[in-house]
Amino acid sequence: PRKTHWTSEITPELHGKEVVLGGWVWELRDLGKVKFIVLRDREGFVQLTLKAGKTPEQVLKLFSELNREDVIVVRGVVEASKIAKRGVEVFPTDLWVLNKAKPLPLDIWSDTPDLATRLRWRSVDLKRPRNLAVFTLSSEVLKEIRQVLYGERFVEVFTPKIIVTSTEGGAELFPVLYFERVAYLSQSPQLYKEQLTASLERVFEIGPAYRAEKHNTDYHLNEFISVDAEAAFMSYQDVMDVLEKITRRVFTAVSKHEAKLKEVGITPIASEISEVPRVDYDEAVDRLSGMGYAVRWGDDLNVEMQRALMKHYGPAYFIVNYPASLRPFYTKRREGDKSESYDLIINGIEVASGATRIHRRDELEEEMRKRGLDPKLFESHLAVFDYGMPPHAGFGLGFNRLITAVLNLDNVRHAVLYPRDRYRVEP
Ligand code: AMO
Repeated sequence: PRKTHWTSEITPELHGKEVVLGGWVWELRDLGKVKFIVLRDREGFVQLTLKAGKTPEQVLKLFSELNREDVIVVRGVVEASKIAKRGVEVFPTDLWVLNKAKPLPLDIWSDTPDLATRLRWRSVDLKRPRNLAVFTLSSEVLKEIRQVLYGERFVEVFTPKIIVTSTEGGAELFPVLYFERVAYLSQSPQLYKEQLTASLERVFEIGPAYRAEKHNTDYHLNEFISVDAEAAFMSYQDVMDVLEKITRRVFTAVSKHEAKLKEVGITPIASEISEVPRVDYDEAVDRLSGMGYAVRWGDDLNVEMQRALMKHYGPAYFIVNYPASLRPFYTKRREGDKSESYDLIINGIEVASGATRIHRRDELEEEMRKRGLDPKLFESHLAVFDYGMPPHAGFGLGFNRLITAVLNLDNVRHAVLYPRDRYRVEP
């Protein structure tokens, strides 16, 4: 029979109703005359109660053969109960064992093994309620992001992940054999999304980005999910407005689930926020110097500094107008060797960066040369600028870092189903 309900839908109000549930055996308790199966599905748990005399014989017989994580479907009657968890239990009338499970290679019930073990057995570890919460919330956050962008009339696009030019700095490309030549995995849709502003005006893409960075930190992945947006006739202030809207929506979505998240051991930075302050880079450097950090004008800010600034600016803030030398060649300059650029910092983590872009070919070529890049290698990109390239601005938002930041996770790998890092390409 088909599942009629998720476990989360089994409430005392269904008292007396017949339901069909499907899921996995989380726990088995045999008290002799009474036996319990705790059934887990994606949404939570339900207690199945078996009683001699009440429960059909064949169901009682099946109980003795069950193992944890066996896949079962159960038909039964809901009963409100004063003692059962969540005030409700189900008395099975039929039980089907659809697949048997061997003893698991790691404890998902009461222990939290080290991260390496958990990632080694990732698909098993994902059954853990805490992980189910992380990834169902991730999906909800994605939906919020898409809704904001659709609301601002962005269209969702897909650009190639096999490319020939670097966009975010030369040393970080993964080569791929592409028939008779070498190509690379895309570090960012940067050039394509800019090109698309000349036709589709406002575009966004949610997809993987690849960085062959060798450092192995809590916040770096070699494959991450990037939310990229780019809009014609917008400045960096305008796209920050869009990012601010996204940030507020995400905070609201997360705070809605605060209680449920806490149940599984996650303490999100749950608070509604009204504003995301825009802090000039110069002000941030002054403030950090004042706090005793060894930072000079022209330095990038590190995680520690970004955390320290939360005291002044709250859990989410922008740093704006970075020195041009810290930003990629396509970034528009402003006076004082600065640029129309920004980072969005949430919970001390850089989750997004963006800028107004250069939209004139000659300026762009000059910036390339300044950085030792050969414009000839970018001809197919540069040519687009000859045929009506509008002024434009955008951002790249690291989706996994966003989840890490808002859920207060201590490692970005917790926010990726199958992380790719310096030492991990499997599973
Ligand atoms: P940037 O290189 O800053 O900018 O990347 C944008 C955002 O992507 C995330 N990110 C990462 N997440 C996990 N692991 C990594 N190794 C990693 N590298 C980056 C971060 C970062 O803020 N083209 C520009 C964006 C733009 O200007 O539109 C870019 O790629 O959250």
